Order: sequence, then structure tokens, then C-alpha cells
Amino acid sequence: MNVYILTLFPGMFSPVVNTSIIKRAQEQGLVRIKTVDVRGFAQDAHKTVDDYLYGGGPGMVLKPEPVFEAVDWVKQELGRQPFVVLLTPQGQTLTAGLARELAHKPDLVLISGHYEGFDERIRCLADIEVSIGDYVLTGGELAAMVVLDASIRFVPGVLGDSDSALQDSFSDGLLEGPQYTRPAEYRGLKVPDILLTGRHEDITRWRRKEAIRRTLRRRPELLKVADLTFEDRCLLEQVINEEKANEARGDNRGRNQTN
Ligand code: 6GU
Repeated sequence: MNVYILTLFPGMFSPVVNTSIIKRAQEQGLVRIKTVDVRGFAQDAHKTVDDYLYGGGPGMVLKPEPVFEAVDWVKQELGRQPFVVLLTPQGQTLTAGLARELAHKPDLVLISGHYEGFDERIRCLADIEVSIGDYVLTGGELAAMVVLDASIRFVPGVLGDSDSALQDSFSDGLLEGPQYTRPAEYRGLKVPDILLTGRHEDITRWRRKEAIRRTLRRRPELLKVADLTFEDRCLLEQVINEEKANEARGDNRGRNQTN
């Protein structure tokens, strides 16, 4: 996958693209990431990229020309049309499903608007507008990094363990259950016995059940649309009964805001 990040602040991306999994993915040749400085496509000697609003009003917005020119440059370099994502709080909210779709595009352009906004005509460049949630950031850069990171995890081979993206929260519409490592007991906090038994089938079922329990407790609305098998539904019923029994007993053991 080729990713071109169009930004006025290319420096913001260096720590992200040169660290950890994203760095390794590039070294392995699984993704190529290029930041493109939109200011380099400014049309005047002063390298102006923003301007006042027609009709008046506070603030400045990103001018269309540098962004159109930058996208043209990417097209020329690739020799084909990339899939263009415009980052804006008005876009569709990023989900694991969307990240996975983007991961399968051969060529991706991420346009991070900055300043108080951008000229409406910039929207014509986009195949899709994406937001990362209902709050406003000072610029699209952090949002572009989130989209990049969330998508790259779905590029085949990027995660060391080939199916670990499949076990993550949201991959099947459920939250991930609890995970533990050594020691088996720390400050009186114990790892559930089942995990120490070596009974793999039981452990797999326990993990699934706890993923369902956690989703029920924290994000019950996800269960309505989750991809549940017949066995999952049986586990869900067990969990619901256990939770009811616990509640009736006033048993709050092991339950707090983080469970
Ligand atoms: Cl994509 N951009 C900005 N500026 N703010 C946001 C956003 C994007 N998504 C959520 N908030």
C-alpha cells in the first residue's frame, strides 16, 4: 500500500511513521508512506496557503490551489488515481470496518486540513470524508495519524502474529476480554485459575465468554449488531444469568468502572 499524507506540518508525522509497527511495516516493504508538504505547492513567492473568508468572518481557511496541485503531483508520481480521504470532523466516523476497507486500497491519500477550515472546493478532491469522533481538533494531522495507524494494522503481514488483528476489540463487533501475564499473583490480585490449567479448549471458551461479558457490561449496544455464533449466544445467555445472579446477591466483587 502507498500512503501519501498531505499536510502543512510534515514534521508532526515523523515520530509516528518512524516508530514501532509502522516503521517495521515500511522496512518490510508492506507500506510506503510519504508526507507531502502542501506549502510546497503554494502559488506565490510568499508560499501562501490560507486566506480570508469571502463574505467576511473571523479566521483564515486553506486555499484550494496548493491542495489540488499536491493531489495532482501524487497522481502523476503514481501514474494512477489514488483513493483520497479528507480528514474533517464533518466526515463519517472511523470504525474498524472503515479502517479495514482503507487498508485494502493500493494507493491512499490522506488530506489533513489545518487552520480554521478549508475552502469548500477541496471537498471535490475527496472520495470520502472521515472524522475520528465528535470533538474538534486543531487540525486534521492527529486524525490522519489515527486513520493511518488503525488502517495499517489491517494490511496483511503488518502485525507479527498474523491473526492478532482478528482478535482485537471490534474486529468481530465485541470488545476484547481480559488478558494476563506473569506473575500468577501480584499484590493479592490473582490470574483466573482456568488460564493456568493448560486446557486450551476451555481457555478459548472462557476468553470468548469474558469478551461477551465485557461487551455486555461496557457496550451492550454492540451485542445487538455483533456477529454471534450459536455458541456465542449460549455463552451470552450464561453471562446474562450470571450477571443477574451477581446483582441479586449485591455482589460487586471484581467489578468497578474498569471491568
Ligand atoms: Cl478529521 N479533523 C479535525 N480537525 N477535528 C476532528 C477530526 C478531524 N475528527 C474529529 N475531530
